[in-house]
Order: sequence, then C-alpha cells, then structure tokens
Amino acid sequence: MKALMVLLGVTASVVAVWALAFFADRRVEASPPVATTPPQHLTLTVLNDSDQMAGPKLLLRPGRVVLTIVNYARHAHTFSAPGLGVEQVVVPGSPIHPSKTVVRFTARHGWFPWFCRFPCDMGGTLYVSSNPPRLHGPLWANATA
Ligand SMILES: [Cu+2]
Repeated sequence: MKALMVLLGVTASVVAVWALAFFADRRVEASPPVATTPPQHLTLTVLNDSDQMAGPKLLLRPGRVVLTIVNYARHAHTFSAPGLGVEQVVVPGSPIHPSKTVVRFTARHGWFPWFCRFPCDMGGTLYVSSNPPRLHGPLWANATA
C-alpha cells in the first residue's frame, strides 16, 4: 500500500511538472518576438531656426522604431537618448529644403528623456508603453505601425 502511495505521488509530481512546462511554453508562444513585429514609424519635426518642434513627446510601444526627423532649421542638432542607446546627428536643412534624418532603434518599456547635445533648447521624452493611457491618444496616433 505504501509503495502504491509513493507511485501515485511520483506520478502526480511528474504530471504537475509536465503541465507547468506545457503552459509555460504556450505563454511564451503567445507573445511574438520583437523582431517579427513591424517597426513603428514616428515623425519629429524641427519647424524653424528657433527650434520650435512638433512631436517632442513621443508615445510608442516597446519594439522596433523608425523615427524620421524633419529639420527645417539651417543648423544641425542631435537626437540623443542615452537610456535607449540612441545618438544621432540631425543634419541642417532649410525652410524650403528640410533635411530628413532617419533614426532606427529598439525601445524597451519605460520613459526616456532625449535632448540635443548642441546649444539649443531642444529635448523631450520617449514614453514607451504596451498599454498607453487614453490621455495621449493624439500622440499615440502618431505611432503607426
Ligand atoms: Cu539642437
């Protein structure tokens, strides 16, 4: 009788371990790897030589990002976000012929300040969330897949 109880106990343990492994694997399969999801395309625009901007606060999902910086200013800037390992020079443009600089990076969950390393007041924040608050709807709409 004791041997039967031990056998039942061992069998139950094996089934429990198998079930845990089975469901753990399925949970991993449910979220696709970052590399297979399409990148998010966002735009940041430097509107003039006074460095006024459209879109300095960027709301995005975790994953790959393609950020296009349109520069109408006649001088260079940088888009520097050390928290995400992003460091990019933004080349000068002009009011008639704006430059376009494309920055590619992978965003992880959190919020990250960005700034220009040159003497200007440009800067903003990247808010990375898989569940963005409704308050930021217009900004979220900027992040199209
Ligand atoms: Cu600048």
